[in-house]
Amino acid sequence: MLGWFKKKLKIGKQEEPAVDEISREDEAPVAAAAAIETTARKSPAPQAAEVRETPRPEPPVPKPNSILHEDVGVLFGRLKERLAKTRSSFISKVDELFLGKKVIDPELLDDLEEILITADLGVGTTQELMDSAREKLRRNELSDPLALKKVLKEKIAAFIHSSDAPAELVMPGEGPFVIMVVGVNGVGKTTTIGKMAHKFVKSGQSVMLVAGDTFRAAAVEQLQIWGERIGVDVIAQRSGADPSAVVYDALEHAAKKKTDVVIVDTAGRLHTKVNLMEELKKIKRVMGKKIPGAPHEVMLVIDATTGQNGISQARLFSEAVEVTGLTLTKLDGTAKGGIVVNICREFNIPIRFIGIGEKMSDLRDFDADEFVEALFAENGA
Ligand SMILES: Nc1nc2c(ncn2[C@@H]2O[C@H](COP(=O)(O)OP(=O)(O)OP(=O)(O)O)[C@@H](O)[C@H]2O)c(=O)[nH]1
Ligand SMILES: [Mg+2]
Repeated sequence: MLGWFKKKLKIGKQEEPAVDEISREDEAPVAAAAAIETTARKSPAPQAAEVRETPRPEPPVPKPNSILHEDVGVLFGRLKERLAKTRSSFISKVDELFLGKKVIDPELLDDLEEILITADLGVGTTQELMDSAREKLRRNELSDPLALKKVLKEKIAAFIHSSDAPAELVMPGEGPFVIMVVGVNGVGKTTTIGKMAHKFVKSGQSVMLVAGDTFRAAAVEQLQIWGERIGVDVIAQRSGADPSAVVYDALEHAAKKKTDVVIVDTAGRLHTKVNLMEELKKIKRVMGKKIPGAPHEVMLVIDATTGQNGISQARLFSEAVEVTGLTLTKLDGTAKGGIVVNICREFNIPIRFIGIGEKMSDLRDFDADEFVEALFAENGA
């Protein structure tokens, strides 16, 4: 995916932090949610609209091709390392199954099918992979298990590439580029917003964060902490305020300030709760009233550890607010990264980012080829 983040907003591989920078950032993980909860209860909720204008550090001038080849290798190694759990429940098991086998028999195919299901590739995706393998076998196109593994990799790559063709998204002629971030509770929306904002700032964009999660005071504070760390403005009102009103005021402010990118946080909600989904529709409508065409991106954040439930989240959020991009978080903590393959196959929604850790630098542009390579990498290779 050479998506719009890279082309239009100058976010891309060249802005990945250099290796020594990554390690420094990693020293300071973002405050844990629990700690935020505690401070939030002690401090009274702000009463009026609050704009935290944080002194902004000079954004670095992006240097195209500034990454040395070794750095790219290190970054890939990091992705590979973070996908280790998925790999060990998936490709390593396939390798174990195939070890020492010379022929592909029905028993081997049944075992392979079980591995695919367990790695959360989903019934439909597994079925399609197995049908294709059996068809090739019938046509004598598969000589041995190694050839079968190659087919598996090609087919999975094809599924993932199928979501690599996003509709062309264009930066507005004037006014900010508005991203609305949605998803169920605790999937990593606020964390992803912080990481994303960091990317934009590093590429020289001015960014404003909007605390559209007015449900919990702690949610506002969490966003403010991110704002302070990155050096971007955070617009917030008292907790309990109407999120649509907060967002409306914030967009007005952003338009006046000529902010490049506005990222709106929303409260986590169960995709099956009709009234909460209606509230989300309203927030979206209000954005369009203030800035025609906004939001330019509705980003759904899905926690990869939730497995197949992510599919119904993508379906119901899309029905409600027309999701235009996905971020899959917590791929570092799950053995069920196969969900990525299933989501790509089921939906024509591009995956913009993957979250592979809690640190600021743990958000990667999603690259289908790189992901497949990391997934199929030999252990230790
Ligand atoms: N390991 C890991 N943890 C993550 C990742 N992304 C987010 N988290 C953690 O997930 C937890 C929840 O993250 P939040 O950003 O608060 O989630 P949220 O969706 O905003 O939650 P609500 O606002 O309550 O709906 C935090 O502890 C994050 O540090 C990731 O990619 N990997
Ligand atoms: Mg949140």
